[in-house]
Amino acid sequence: MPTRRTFLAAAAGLALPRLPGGAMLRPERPRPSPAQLAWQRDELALFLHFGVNTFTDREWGDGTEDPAIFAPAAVDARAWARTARAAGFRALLLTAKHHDGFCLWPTATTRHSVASSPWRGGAGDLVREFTDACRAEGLRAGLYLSPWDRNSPAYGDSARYNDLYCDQLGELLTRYGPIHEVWFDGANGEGPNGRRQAYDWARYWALVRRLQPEAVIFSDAGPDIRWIGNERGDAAETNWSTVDPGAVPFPGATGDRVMAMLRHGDPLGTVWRPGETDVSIRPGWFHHPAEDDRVRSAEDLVELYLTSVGRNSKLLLNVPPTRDGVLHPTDIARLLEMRRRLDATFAPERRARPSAARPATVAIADLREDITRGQSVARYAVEGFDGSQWRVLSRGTTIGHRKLDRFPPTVVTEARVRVEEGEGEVALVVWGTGNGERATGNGERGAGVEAGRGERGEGERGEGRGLSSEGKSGVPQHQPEAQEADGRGHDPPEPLGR
Ligand code: FUL
Repeated sequence: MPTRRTFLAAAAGLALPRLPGGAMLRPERPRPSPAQLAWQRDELALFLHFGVNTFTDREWGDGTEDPAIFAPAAVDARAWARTARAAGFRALLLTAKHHDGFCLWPTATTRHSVASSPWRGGAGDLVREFTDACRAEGLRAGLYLSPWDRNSPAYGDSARYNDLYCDQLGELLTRYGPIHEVWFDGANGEGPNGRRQAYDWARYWALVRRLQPEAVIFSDAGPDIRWIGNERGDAAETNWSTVDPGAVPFPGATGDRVMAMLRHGDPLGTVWRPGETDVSIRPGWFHHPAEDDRVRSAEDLVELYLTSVGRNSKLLLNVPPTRDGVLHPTDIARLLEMRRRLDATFAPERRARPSAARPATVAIADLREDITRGQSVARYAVEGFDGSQWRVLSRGTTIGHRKLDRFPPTVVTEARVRVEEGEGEVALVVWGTGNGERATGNGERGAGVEAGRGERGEGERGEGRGLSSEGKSGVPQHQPEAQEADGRGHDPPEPLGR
């Protein structure tokens, strides 16, 4: 229903924000649901890839793994959650089943699970330990249930497998209390009998809605949260939380239009579907001892924060447990250092409140739209007054939940944001070294974000991704068969560029 305000604006032909090319934003803009809002405000979630691959040192298991290999000596889900909380993460997401089909909970649907492993004498339930740990630490729990299953004999026998998959979803969504996010991967390779499966997405999603109405559903095609289009940790500068749902018809769909919609969203989109940025702290998604010295630096993690949370996305950072079932000390140290740097950068005393009497050095603009009313800003400029004139500090397109812009440290007596296209209030906070101090930019004060570095070029930062490159496509991007050359079944790691 048009509100009186939008009706008047439309009637008068005024005030509707114009977009490049003359298009106008819809007067009735989509808005986030309470669950989508909570999801976005969490900003940081920890992804945990753990399973038989941890023991075979592979990225994709082929489904023939013997459950007996799953024997973590010291699984401590509470410690995962404690680390996450200490590092400022508000949610965790566990691979309850990856493409190899091994289930981390004692499911009635297959014997290929922890129940057939020596772990906890076959009486363990890692999904239970995980969800209990999240709750005990006050964090939200999410689950990844891979639809591609290289173990299940039913896979490819479409109706039978869809029933089995729904039974698995049913177990996960009824036994463990509230689940905040259900993560659907679009991978659709061959099953053990060489057949492909026709997934029944509408049925899966309807089941989630029925069993966990408060959960958000992630996939390329949402319906609540969309993939951001790469696994490099790099959300696009122009990132609308609204999409045209027709452009991404199913998870795993490919093509330029699909990628553009995942990357940028659509200002005229009819559906609210913000993007999630999934990326690993290591080259692979699973833990590989050979990658223990290839963990992203704290500086790089801060950079990821800026290119995801700071671009209207949410960061889902993968930190895989080791064979013992604990997080690696290097990964923990990097996470905690990332937190220290972020806290130092955004510490209350670094918040600049410039005035004519007390000029301040500013280096970061922190912009927010009130997304409870939708997203509208399509172009803006942040400006600082230097005592005699206004100068542009940064410029950008979309803002959404949060946009973080770095610029060379600049002394100003006033700062403002000018919305050039779009409407609505934008909240601006500027960060620097506080009133009357000069930015050092050398981390001396513990700042994590060096001012004035500007944008790094593509590829300069290591890409640190696991398997898929462009496209979480329906057909796996990198068939494991092609990856066996290094004997581990995953791509040779790419340089992290540190
Ligand atoms: C991809 C999977 O193929 C990877 O193994 C990993 O789980 C990643 C998050 O999603 O599609």
